[in-house]
Amino acid sequence: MEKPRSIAVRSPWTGELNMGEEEVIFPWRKQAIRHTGRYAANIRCYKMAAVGLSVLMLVEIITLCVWHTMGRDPLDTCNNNLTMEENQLETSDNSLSDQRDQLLTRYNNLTVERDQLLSKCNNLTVERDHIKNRYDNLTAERDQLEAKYNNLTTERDQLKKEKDRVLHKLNNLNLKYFSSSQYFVSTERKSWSESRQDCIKRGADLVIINSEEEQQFLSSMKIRAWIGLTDADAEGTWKWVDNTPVISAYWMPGEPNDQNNEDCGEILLLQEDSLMNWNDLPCDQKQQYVCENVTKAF
Ligand SMILES: [Ca+2]
Ligand SMILES: [Ca+2]
Ligand SMILES: [Ca+2]
Repeated sequence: MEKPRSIAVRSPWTGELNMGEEEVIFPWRKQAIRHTGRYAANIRCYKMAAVGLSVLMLVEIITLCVWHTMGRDPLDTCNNNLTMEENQLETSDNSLSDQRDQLLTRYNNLTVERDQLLSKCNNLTVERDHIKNRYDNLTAERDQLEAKYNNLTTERDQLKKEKDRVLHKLNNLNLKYFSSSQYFVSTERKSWSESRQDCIKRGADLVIINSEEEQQFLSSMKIRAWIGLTDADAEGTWKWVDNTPVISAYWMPGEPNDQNNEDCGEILLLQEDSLMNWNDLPCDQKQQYVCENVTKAF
């Protein structure tokens, strides 16, 4: 389409070109259209605005095309990456949830175990205190028993000393004195040999009756006891323990008869006749005995 062209317009009536007017001739109309000056100025402004708007629209379209062409792939890539990251985050989230559940289970188990251990610890503490109390009580009881034992030991020792003292007194009570001799009359019963050994242990020997006075003295004791008389070495030959022969004898009537091998002599102090109260007996018979110490005390 052919654009109208602007030409100077002359007045059709005067043939002069009017000031501020222009003449527009459209080819299809083959006729010029005249415009006044203000209207022509508006026309030019509209033209310029249309041209500017067209340019702006063109730039926008180009920009959109370029942006669409060049920016779509990075967006897809970005979208894909975001999707992958989302998936990975979701996977990580699930994994973390599992780990959290496992840790929670372990935490609960550890809590239960801790409570059990705490309960055991408390029970052991109570038991320890109980055992400690028992130990303290047993220790106190042991100390009391130990003190009692020491007291009893001391008391026993004192009683033993007292017993020895009393026995010594009793022994002294069995001591008799005649002339220059001291006599011990036993309370125990022993054989003739054992009796002699006990007398020797006391620093003496079985009594030897050297005189009628001594015979009378022994008869006054009114006991039955071994004397230091034997015929064990030679039957029928009586002698004293110091091997001296019997000079004055005080046998009972019919004695010594050596009945049942009687080789040891006794004095029967229950006899009425104090000068006829000896008898022979088997030496292993248990009897009281009389020891004599001539020179020193027992
Ligand atoms: Ca004598
Ligand atoms: Ca005899
Ligand atoms: Ca006899």
